[in-house]
Amino acid sequence: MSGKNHAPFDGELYLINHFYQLPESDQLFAALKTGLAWQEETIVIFGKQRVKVPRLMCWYGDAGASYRYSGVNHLPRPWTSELQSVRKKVEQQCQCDFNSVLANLYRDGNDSMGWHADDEKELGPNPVIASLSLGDERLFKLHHKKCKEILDISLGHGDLLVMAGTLQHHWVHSLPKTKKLKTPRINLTFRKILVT
Ligand SMILES: O=C(O)CCC(=O)C(=O)O
Ligand SMILES: [Mn+2]
Repeated sequence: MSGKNHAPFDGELYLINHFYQLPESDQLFAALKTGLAWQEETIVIFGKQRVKVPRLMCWYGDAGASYRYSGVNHLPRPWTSELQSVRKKVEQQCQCDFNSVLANLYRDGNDSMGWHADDEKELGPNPVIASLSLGDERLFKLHHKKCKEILDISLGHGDLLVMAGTLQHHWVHSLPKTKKLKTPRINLTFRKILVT
């Protein structure tokens, strides 16, 4: 990847504002919002309590790229034509290939994602994760695991964020809730699952 690395140390973080221009971003957002198989997931906490994940999700990819999230193994749905065309453009930008995409729909400012690293072993040691944002602008936070440094990145309609290098070893990230009145946001995170 070329461009400015927004991570001060311990990994790589690139932001391409307006990776998709406005009319295309609008069209893509509408197509994905109605066209993807959004599902409400639940997770079990403390071994027994079931709670709803505060966003809708779905998983698409090549057959065989199965992925574990919300504590459950998910088989990918086959690529839709929109997702295939986004994948191609993102692959050209990143100069690498992806075999799957996790889609997140944040319905409003109450939907969120908690602190985590994308460090599952099926992603390999230093994964490239390319994350496209569409819809309402939201704050994306990174937090260094040791030195407690915090980075705030605003992700707007059509922006592409790429996490690479050793970033997932040293930093966690989240998409916090916000009290501001918010309209929906869709996020697509392209990943390469190492199929064994
Ligand atoms: O919605 C976002 O920007 C973050 C998504 C994310 O971190 C993930 O899907 O692992
Ligand atoms: Mn993540």
